[in-house]
Amino acid sequence: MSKIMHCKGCGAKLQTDDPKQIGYVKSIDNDFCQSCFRLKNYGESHDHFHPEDLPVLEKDALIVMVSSVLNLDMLFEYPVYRYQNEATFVYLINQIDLLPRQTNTDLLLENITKKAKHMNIPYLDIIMMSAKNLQDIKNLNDYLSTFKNHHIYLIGVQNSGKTTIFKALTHNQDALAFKKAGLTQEPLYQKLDHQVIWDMPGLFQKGYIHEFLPYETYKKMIPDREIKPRIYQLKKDQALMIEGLISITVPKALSVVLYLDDQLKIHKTNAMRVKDLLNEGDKHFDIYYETYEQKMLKIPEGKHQMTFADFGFLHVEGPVTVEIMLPKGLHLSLTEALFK
Ligand SMILES: Nc1nc2c(ncn2[C@@H]2O[C@H](COP(=O)(O)OP(=O)(O)OP(=O)(O)O)[C@@H](O)[C@H]2O)c(=O)[nH]1
Ligand SMILES: [Mg+2]
Repeated sequence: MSKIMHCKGCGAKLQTDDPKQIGYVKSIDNDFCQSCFRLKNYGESHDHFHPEDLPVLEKDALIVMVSSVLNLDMLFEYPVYRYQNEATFVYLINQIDLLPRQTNTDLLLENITKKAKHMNIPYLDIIMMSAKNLQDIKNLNDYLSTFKNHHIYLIGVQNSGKTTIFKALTHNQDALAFKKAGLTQEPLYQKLDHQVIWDMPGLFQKGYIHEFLPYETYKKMIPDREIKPRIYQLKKDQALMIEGLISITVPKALSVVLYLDDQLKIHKTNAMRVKDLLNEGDKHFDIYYETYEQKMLKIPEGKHQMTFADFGFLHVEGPVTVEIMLPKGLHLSLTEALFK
């Protein structure tokens, strides 16, 4: 029987039978599947893969739950409690470099710790770091090597930076890390001193932006450098529009702070105009969608945070009820502001 070969970029089993299925290659001698080859060499991707199941793990594992600062609202939401009796958990909040420099990260950590306690989440540590920072990677390497656990798993939603961390820890040059959601297809693993480190396929989160827009568009929306907060003063019955994707209409004068990639265009308009503008999305905006839904969002007293799928957030002071239009099914959450 011939040996099963895996793509060095995403881990998929290579196959020559079906170009529509994952792992397709013209010749089985290729190192990268056709999809990874295109992504690596031309920066393009037309397909999405969504591994939805939690993987089977070796016993006595150290699970490093990797989350981006962009999806902290979902930090403790994944049903990983299935592993609770067999594994040790460390939560790793990655991409901290995306937050504005003035962010009080101590307060952020304090709020997350409070949430973990409130939700009864079992964990050993919560680490905040950037996979782009060499010192942070070195510290992580030193930290992980102190564990006796033989298997270390990087688990988390798509685009949280697992492969970037894996590559940095193991000096693997081949595995691919791009903003393409669901890039890693099958576990990649490498020995690291006395341990084996596993880069796992990302967990699927419904309603994230890759479900709605093509890679060429959503890769521009997901920030990759420090986000500069943008403050907007809205008058009664004014709406703030994020491209042709989301609108927020306020019933009274209100100040909001947006944390989004600076390429995303923001504009204010009269509440009456919103529906027309969205319906004629292609005429007015670079980024738009076809079907929208309307939501009334009741924001309680105090500073709150709306998280827009996996591409940014908004801070606003309650109490106030705002009207939102957004692509039907797009993930939007409301939590207390995690940082000021
Ligand atoms: N600014 C910044 N970008 C990061 C960081 N970590 C990862 N990225 C970027 O985030 C994108 C996604 O990174 P990946 O490592 O491919 O994410 P993943 O979790 O492996 O994603 P899947 O394989 O889809 O599950 C890439 O464009 C990375 O360059 C970080 O700490 N800071
Ligand atoms: Mg990956």
